[in-house]
Amino acid sequence: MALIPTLTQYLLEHLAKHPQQRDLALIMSDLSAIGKYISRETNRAGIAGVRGAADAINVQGEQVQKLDVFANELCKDYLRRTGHFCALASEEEDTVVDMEGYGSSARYMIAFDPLDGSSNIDANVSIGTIFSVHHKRDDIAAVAEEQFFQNGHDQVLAGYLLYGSSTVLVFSFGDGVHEFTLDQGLGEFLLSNERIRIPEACPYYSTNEGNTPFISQKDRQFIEYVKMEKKMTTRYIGSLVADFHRNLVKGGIFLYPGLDKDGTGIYKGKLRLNYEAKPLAFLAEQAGGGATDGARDILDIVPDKLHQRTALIIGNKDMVEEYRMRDQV
Ligand code: AHM
Ligand code: MG
Repeated sequence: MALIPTLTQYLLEHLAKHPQQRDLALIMSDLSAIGKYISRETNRAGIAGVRGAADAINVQGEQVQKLDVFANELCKDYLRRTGHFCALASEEEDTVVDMEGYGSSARYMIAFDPLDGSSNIDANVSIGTIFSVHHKRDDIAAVAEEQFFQNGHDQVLAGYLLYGSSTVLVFSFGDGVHEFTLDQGLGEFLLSNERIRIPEACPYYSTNEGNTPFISQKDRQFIEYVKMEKKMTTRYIGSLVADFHRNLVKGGIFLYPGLDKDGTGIYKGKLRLNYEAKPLAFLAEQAGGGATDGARDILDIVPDKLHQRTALIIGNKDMVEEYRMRDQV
């Protein structure tokens, strides 16, 4: 029987080549443990009383924890206790997370979306956890919000866990994108795809077509172009991690352009730079793809707000470039 490397074996091998990345390898291992907990809860959601309203009481008379509340509390508690982070930011929290005295000598900070795909959480549709790790900035207070105002190129680790028909962990230290699949029986992540490259062919586009009334004419034209001229077909799950992963593996482009819902002529992005766009843009670039907000490479944008939102067009490099140059399409 061929032996498939476990994540632990892979990280030990990585560490032998890059001994200075010891803490990052440990961080990756901690994130995989979090993924196992969330995967277990996600799989048992219907019977474990973690679906539905967070203020309900279950049949055991216990407080029902919604899956997203559970994931957020788990990420915060687990990550701050690792001691690897000077600061934590969660998509679910208004401000940076209280470190409760942990991480005073830490060298990294982390932004995470504990459970992305909120509209799908209670419907047994794929959801995910996204993470983005940077070096701590030494020129400002360790827990300052400004720790999170760094450009995407400077990420030292980014990735996601996708809770789908199987649970996969996809990450990059900046040396390619690797995928591990959770073997539920072994309780181990096993290497399932190394150095993933986004296929050159781009047969799919993923966008919420229900937003058509709110997008710009240029965006409407581009979506018509991929349909009518490029003959691409649509796949839209509505969970960013799942849509991104599908395009990473099958070839495609994901589009969440700015929306003008109140008729002001200002088109606003929905997705968050720190928790969603930036980490996925890092993976896209590492896999030979690209990401833009229409004007800039997502990785070049330096946030000036913790929860800054952005338009996001991500996936196949040529199509992302065509989008950026869409005046000429
Ligand atoms: P969330 O952070 O509230 O879960 O919202 C982000 C999600 C993404 O996973 C997904 O790409 C997008 O919102 C879907 O939005 P829509 O329902 O407007 O198509
Ligand atoms: Mg989200």
